[in-house]
Amino acid sequence: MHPDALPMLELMYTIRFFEQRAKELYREGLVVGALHLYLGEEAVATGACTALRTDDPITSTHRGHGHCIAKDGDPGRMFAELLGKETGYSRGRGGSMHLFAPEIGLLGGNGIVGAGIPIATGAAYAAKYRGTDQVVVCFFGDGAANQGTFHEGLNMAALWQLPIVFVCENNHYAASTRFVEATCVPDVAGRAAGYGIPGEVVDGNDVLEVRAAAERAVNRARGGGGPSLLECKTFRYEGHCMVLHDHRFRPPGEEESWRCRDPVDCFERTLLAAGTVTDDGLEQIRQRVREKLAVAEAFARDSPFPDPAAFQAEHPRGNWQCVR
Ligand SMILES: Cc1ncc(C[n+]2csc(CCOP(=O)(O)OP(=O)(O)O)c2C)c(N)n1
Ligand SMILES: [Mg+2]
Repeated sequence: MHPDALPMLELMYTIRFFEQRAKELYREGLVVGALHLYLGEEAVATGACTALRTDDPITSTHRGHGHCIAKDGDPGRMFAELLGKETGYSRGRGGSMHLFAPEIGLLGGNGIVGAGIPIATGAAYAAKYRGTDQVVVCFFGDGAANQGTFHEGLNMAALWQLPIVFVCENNHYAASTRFVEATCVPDVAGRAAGYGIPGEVVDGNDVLEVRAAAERAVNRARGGGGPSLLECKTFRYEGHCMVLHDHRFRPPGEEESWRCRDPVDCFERTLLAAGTVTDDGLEQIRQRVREKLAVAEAFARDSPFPDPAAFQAEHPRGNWQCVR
């Protein structure tokens, strides 16, 4: 079994339980702004980010909580950002889509679809130019794979042989639009051939498969072998965001068939079958994660909101008022 198997499972529980709490906090009316949940996609962030060093940069998306947690982000500062608190990762100014933590290599979430791709490409160029041996991971969705930034970014990264791994999280929907209705090829990974780089389809619900593919791509990039494209096929259980419940657009049985291959359940079964952990051991890890998240949530709830006067000083042309 992979030596990081149990830490990876703990990260997946942390993402899952964080998202479940975030959903409840939203329903309580405590989350400021939009909320896009990563439930069902936990194996992608976990497998990819655990193949990285802390100083390896990543770019995230509008659905970025899992990326931040898998990069060892602090759930307290994450909850605080969601709640619009001064102690949040963007001091309460950004909300869920704008977690920014350069100290762990997180170059930011982004509300603009595909906008992380040029940022990641630039970060990879910076690493090469400065002669560091950092590798960048760029997360984006299947919807972003049809943006111009995708094609420009891959072409430039390939041309300059930049140290970057493009990770497409293909959850088969861009908001309510199905992947097959918006894309003329069956696999995003196949587009890598157009830029002369390796492309691989990965089972995005199998954390060990994601981790192995990410390790190969990261090692290649760190060794000077240039960029690659991984397409992780996965599924999101929730609606696109908390105000767009697009389940009615899904074919009957689709969600159920993905739930049968739930990434957390599957990994638990694999670890139990291999004798890596017992049922009691699993419950202990879950309990530890629940306790850690309870402390994190309490920290966020107890934290102050930003002072509107500070907003005014930062942006004198605005007219900032406290809405609470
Ligand atoms: C440039 C741009 N176009 C459209 C939108 C509206 N929008 C926000 S998320 C989204 C869907 C993105 O789908 P995908 O890239 O597959 O990511 P997922 O939500 O599935 O994780 C759209 C169309 C946007 N934010 N930015
Ligand atoms: Mg998508």
